[in-house]
Amino acid sequence: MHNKLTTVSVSLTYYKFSMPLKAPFTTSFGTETNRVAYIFHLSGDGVDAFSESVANVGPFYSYEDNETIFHVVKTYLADMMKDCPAPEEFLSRATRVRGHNMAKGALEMLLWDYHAKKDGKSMSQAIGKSKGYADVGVSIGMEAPEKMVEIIEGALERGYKRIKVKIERGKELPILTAIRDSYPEIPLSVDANTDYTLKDMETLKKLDKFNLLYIEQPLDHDDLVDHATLRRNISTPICLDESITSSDRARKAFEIGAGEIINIKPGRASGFTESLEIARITKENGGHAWVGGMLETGIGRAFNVALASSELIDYPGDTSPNDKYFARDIVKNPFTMTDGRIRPNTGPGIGVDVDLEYLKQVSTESGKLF
Ligand code: OSB
Ligand code: MG
Repeated sequence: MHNKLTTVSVSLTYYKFSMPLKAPFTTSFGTETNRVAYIFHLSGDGVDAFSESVANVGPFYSYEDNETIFHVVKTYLADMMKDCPAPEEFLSRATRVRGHNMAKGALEMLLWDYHAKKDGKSMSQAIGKSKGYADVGVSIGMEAPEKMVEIIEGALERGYKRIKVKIERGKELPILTAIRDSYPEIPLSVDANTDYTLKDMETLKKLDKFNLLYIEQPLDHDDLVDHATLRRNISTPICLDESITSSDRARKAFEIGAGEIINIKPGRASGFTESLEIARITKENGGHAWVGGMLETGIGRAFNVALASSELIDYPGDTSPNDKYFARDIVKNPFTMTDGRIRPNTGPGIGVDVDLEYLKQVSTESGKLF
């Protein structure tokens, strides 16, 4: 007699896809016309789990890009999840790999979906206390100021709870003047995607008069110290995005007073475990947290919406319904927004019905990692 083997037999498939965005999206680091990223599919044991990486085509938002993610996943991280460990266990194995938190996040979230599905829980149940809904704001790319005002009009009609506009050096004053001329009172924020330095202090001080909820990531992508200096010199609250790659960075940000608001992107901060910890740290420090986005398809979006429904999240996020981004998404059950709110899916795991046929159609590469 011999013991029955308990090894789980699962496979990990990747798809690199490219999907045209409904409209080009312009930030201070460039214009995106397509969403290009990796979908990971873990299959076996009666479960089909999915996740989506969040990098951009090039290393312009962060140092990671699609190919560094794929390289790190394939060469180092895939092996560490072959036995489908709990997400925390995977993360502790992955600490050997320095940085590359987007690569880690893609697999960590895949494991959250896998385990939630095995346990018959939705993601919003799996993460602890959920409000049952996520308040939704919109992120608007840079255009001519008049065009941005027009886009805002449409967004307000759709019921968005907060308007965030992209800015860059030299374009901030015309954009904000045009918006505030038409809409003096709407909840408004700006995202600079790191375009400023402390040398721009005079311009940054001028933003105070626009009554903004916050300015998102004005300074360098890995900076905390200069943000703390800026914070002492302006009255507009500071929200950190790029700089918060982990809960440890969030702790340090609050310790030195680099900001009071955090845009949490689970795909950037090595997944859900760290994202929930960032949200807890933010609350402990009297700050505010919301869930951002990276123009994800329905797969990444379902993770973001589940997280955004957490009781720890108190500001509207960048989790628009799927039809803002794509004419056709790779999920058959897109989100809909009512009164500026989206309800997280209630099916097991991320609760999306993946359109595998369409995913294959829009994929330029695919294969098996194990
Ligand atoms: O800085 O939040 C950002 C999109 C791509 C890269 C960075 C950012 C964004 C967005 C869009 O603001 C948010 C979304 O609607 O997904
Ligand atoms: Mg941002």
